[in-house]
Formats: sequence, C-alpha cells, structure tokens
Amino acid sequence: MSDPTAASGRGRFITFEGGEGAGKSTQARRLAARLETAGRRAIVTREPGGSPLAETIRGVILSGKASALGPMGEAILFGAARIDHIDKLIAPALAAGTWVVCDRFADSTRAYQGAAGKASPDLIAELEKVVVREIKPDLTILMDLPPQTGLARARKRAAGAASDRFESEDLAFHNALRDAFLDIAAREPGRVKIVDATETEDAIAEKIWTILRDAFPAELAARDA
Ligand code: Z5A
Repeated sequence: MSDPTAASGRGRFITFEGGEGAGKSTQARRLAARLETAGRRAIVTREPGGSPLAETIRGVILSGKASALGPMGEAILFGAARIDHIDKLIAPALAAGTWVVCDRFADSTRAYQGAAGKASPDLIAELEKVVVREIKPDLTILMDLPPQTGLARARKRAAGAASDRFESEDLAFHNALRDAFLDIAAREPGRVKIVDATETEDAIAEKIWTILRDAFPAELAARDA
C-alpha cells in the first residue's frame, strides 16, 4: 500500500507554546496520536531537547547553572540546542513526510528570554534567523491560561519536588510571559491560534483538531479521526 504522507511531500511542523502547566505536553501527545489515526505519520518532540546533545544542554539550562549568563546568554544556549534539534530530528523528519509536533520552539525564546527576560528583541530576532533558518512552524497552538492556574497544576504534578529555573520566577515574570505570547499571536494571527487552556483536556483536544482541519484542509479533510 502506498504511503499517503510520503506521497504529499514535506511533513507539517506544528508547535505548542504557552506558560507552565498549560497542558502543552498533554495536547501535543494527543494531537500526534490523532494525526496517526488520521493516516499521517507523526512524531512528538520537545524543547529544549529533542536530540541527545540538546537534551544535555536542557539539563544545564534547567538546573539554573546557566542563569549567570543572563537572558541573552541563555537564549544562545537555547539556540544551540535548537540547531542540533533541527538538524538531527526536525528537518530530516519533515523532509521524509513526517508531521512534527513540538512542545515549545522559537516563540518560547522570544517570550522567556526576550519579552519577560528583557534580552533585546532585535538581538533575539537576529538569533532566531540564524538558528531556525527555513524551519518555521506551519502552525502554532498557543495554550493560554492565567499563570496562577498553570503554576498550580505544575506544582501539583511535581508533588513537592524543587522548582526548575523558570518555575521559580515570580508572578510578574509569568504575567509578562502570558502577555508576550498573546502579543506574538496578535502579530502573526495566520500562524498562531489561541486556545483557552482552562477547559477540559477533551474539549481542548477537539478544538485543536478543528484548528488543524481548518489549517490543512487538503491533508486532513478526507482523513478525519
Ligand atoms: N524555555 C525558555 O525559557 N526558552 C526557550 O526557548 C524554550 C524553553 C524552548 C522548559 O521546561 C522550560 O524552558 C520552560 C520554558 C523554558 N519553563 N519552565 N519551567 P519544561 O519543558 O519542563 O516545562 P514546560 O514547557 O513549562 O511544560 P510543563 O510545565 O510540563 O507544562 P505543559 O506541558 O504545558 O503541561 P502538561 O505537562 O501537559 O500538564 C501539566 C499538568 O496539568 C499535568 O499534571 C496534566 O495532567 C495537567 N493538565 C493538563 N491539561 C489539563 C487540563 N485541561 N485541565 C486540568 N489539568 C490539566
């Protein structure tokens, strides 16, 4: 039997963005499973990480050891991890016709290190060009919710474990992050779709599937799952 995904050429690149505990990982997994059911080959990956070298860099960043570098230094580390992730996993998968669902990508650098962290937005934009090159998301799902709700979910799941580098930032930082993501969505409404992340997991999954079908009618309309 022929492989319809391979026959239609390059896979699609879908990213999930938003604050802590918004449900990105949960929905990224659900979306990839639904794409598979609909006949599309799909993988889930994450940032920072997604390749062995990028996972090593993830450990350094989230331990807090790199925070002394300041937001631009951390942005460069996220960028280095992203280059390896793109080169080793994302670009080859897309070229092979696989759909890539990525839990965070370059919008997180714009929001965390740029807007909320106060690194120069112009420098962050220049870094993004160098790092991302032609591998831009076809669609980004922004999982939006009040930071208090997301942080409470993340803490409940951590069950007393220590906060990581960014979870330990104050509420003002997390509010600035939310505004930064909403600002990205307002500037790029064609690419970034906002989803209310306070709803139930099932309701959110349905909304995301509707967004996917609207965004990729030729690829998904006849392949509902
Ligand atoms: N970072 C950066 O600064 N710059 C960059 O360029 C990049 C990243 C790429 C990565 O940490 C950190 O790196 C991140 C940004 C920074 N900041 N922090 N911390 P991470 O990967 O460990 O954490 P995260 O990306 O923030 O993910 P998260 O905290 O795991 O949240 P999530 O993926 O959005 O949520 P989840 O794991 O799917 O769900 C969280 C909990 O809520 C879990 O118990 C679920 O069962 C529950 N959940 C999920 N959906 C719902 C609904 N709908 N209702 C109720 N409960 C729910």
